[in-house]
Amino acid sequence: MRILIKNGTVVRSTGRKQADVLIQDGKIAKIAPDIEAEADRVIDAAGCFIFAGFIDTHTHFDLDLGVTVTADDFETGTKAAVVGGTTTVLDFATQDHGMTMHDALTLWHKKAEKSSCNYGFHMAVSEWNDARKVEVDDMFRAGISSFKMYMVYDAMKVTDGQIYDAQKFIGARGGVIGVHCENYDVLQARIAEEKAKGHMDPTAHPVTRPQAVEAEGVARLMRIAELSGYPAWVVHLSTADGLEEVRRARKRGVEVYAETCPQYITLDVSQYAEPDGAKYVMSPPLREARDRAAILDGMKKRDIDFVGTDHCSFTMAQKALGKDDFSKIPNGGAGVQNRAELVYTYAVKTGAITPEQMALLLSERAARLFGMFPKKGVLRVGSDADIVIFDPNDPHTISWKTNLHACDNSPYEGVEVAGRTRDVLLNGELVVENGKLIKPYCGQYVFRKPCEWYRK
Ligand code: DUC
Ligand code: ZN
Ligand code: ZN
Repeated sequence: MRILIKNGTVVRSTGRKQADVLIQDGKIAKIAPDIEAEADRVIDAAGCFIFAGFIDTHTHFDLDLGVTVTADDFETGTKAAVVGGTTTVLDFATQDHGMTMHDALTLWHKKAEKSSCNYGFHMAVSEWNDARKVEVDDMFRAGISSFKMYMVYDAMKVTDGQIYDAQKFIGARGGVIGVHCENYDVLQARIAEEKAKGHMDPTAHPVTRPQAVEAEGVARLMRIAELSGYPAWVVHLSTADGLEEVRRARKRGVEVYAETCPQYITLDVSQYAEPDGAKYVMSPPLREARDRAAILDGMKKRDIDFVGTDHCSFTMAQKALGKDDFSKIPNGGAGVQNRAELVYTYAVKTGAITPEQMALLLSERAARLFGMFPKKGVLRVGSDADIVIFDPNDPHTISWKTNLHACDNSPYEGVEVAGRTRDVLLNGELVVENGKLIKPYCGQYVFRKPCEWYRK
């Protein structure tokens, strides 16, 4: 099978050029101007950018919180992902208390069987002890080189000492741990304070988790990494103050990889006061203008490494579990379909970053850190033909009604964006054409190598 993409602008982190792309047997065979070749199919990409397929570093599909399970499973979540230009998701396989990492991995492979984009797993660990440590080498052998730990959530929380020990153990093997950075004790105290005042609606959520709650967690992680001597990955960074801690730590020589999410450059804390404010309840919460400006500045200056969505969707009926108590609202929102168009609109169109930087933030750096480069994350001869044809001039309004995710709300409802993913090639096959998923269930497991420490 040969596909020829003609007349588009090839965007790579190193530059942009008018060129055609020839795809053969699932791989990129040639990139050059005016390719003359026989092909089974020719796609005209005039007026469009051609990117390496986007990688979402942070999704939660089919995640069981105990009280409820996310609205999206892999079937619906990856359909939404691929239509939005995401050709690989890295989802959090979660080792709950009483499970082994092997159990979690087997379960996640089963959950992911009906995937419409490629997928890999980070292993989220709720326990760190000798029994879990002996499983780590098997995880690497199974293609997993990234892990996650939480400073918060009763079901997942680990101690600082465990983070320190895990960083050394996993770092020595070439792996990285993403850490959800917030101060658990302070936020519990603030939840109690708000409840004592009778403040029970969603506007209380950001009050309990202000910027300093994140910045303290980030600062602590930075010091833990300094002490362990191994790299750290800060997940879903949302604040100016947290970013400052990352920059300060880098000046001290700490190797830090920073991820942010589209909600932290687009949405505002005032939105919790809307009638459906529960749909914005996610952690970290939505922030203020100064935080959005700082995160955009971090993207521009390359201090932010990549953008994941933290897609963790719940229906309004599920969100109503907390209708009388904000602290019982399941945390998370839907975003997996909209990441590229939001980053394009809010970061590229505004002039904060270039299309080349968009390629870095949505694809290349994630592929490098998470051991997929150069198979993924780059338009290069020999790389997998995971390709996005993105139309920068296709204004439209985001709505859950037109998104493919399975829940009846979107934090981005009504947001106007300037462009959209038009076509997607997955492993060399056209799976999305003119914004429509024409070939579902073609996702393959992505076996990952150890991390590439590109900030060293
Ligand atoms: N935050 C969320 O909002 N949802 C899932 C997990 C997380 O850390
Ligand atoms: Zn988190
Ligand atoms: Zn998350």
